[in-house]
Amino acid sequence: MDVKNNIILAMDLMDLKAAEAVCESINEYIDTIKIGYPLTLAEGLSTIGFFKENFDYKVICDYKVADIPATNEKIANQTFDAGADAIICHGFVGPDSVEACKTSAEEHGADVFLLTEMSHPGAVKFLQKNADEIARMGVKMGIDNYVAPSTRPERLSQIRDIVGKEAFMISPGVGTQGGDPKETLKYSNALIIGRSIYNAEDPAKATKDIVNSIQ
Ligand code: OMP
Repeated sequence: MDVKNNIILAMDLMDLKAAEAVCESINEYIDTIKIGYPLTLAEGLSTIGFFKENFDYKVICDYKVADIPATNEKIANQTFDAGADAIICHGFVGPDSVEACKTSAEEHGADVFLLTEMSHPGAVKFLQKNADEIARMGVKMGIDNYVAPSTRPERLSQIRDIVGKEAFMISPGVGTQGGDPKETLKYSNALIIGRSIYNAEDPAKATKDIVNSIQ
């Protein structure tokens, strides 16, 4: 996936009009958006088509899919039928569940991102202990795209070593959660940034400042 300025907007505002206003103000810097449960549950699955039609964005659906294979397949099919370019799925549920998302993605000409380790403090308790194994599973399964935390550059570096330099890795946790944009891009292909942009007094300036800081 090609991401303009290496920045993916994490749009977790829960009002589509407010989301649209932010997108309009930063449109010159962004061509890829990530939406998740907050906006989808508030405004519906049609938000995917909204961003594709009105902004021509690539849309990554962050549904952190983590169910049995049969249910994962249904979730992924619904997401891709609604127009998503990619879906994020959890790896801890095991290869059969991930395979269901991967197969659905392939059938729709779309991508699957495998979430390895999460960015928040609580991820250390359970997920971090298995994150390397999850990444190795992804490599074994032929997965090309990964999500890994910008909040722990040392872990980002280790996960990059496992998935290899050809893999496409995107990283949340920049800004509000404490991750540094430049440091993150030493290992990752793109930054996932939400609140530091959409909650900024001037989202365009906030985005421009980040763009300038990583050039
Ligand atoms: P901000 O912290 O507001 O920049 O948003 C980060 C975005 O990335 C949110 O949409 C989170 O749900 C998401 N995210 C994480 O913060 N940490 C993770 O480990 C994984 C994700 C994700 O899968 O996108």
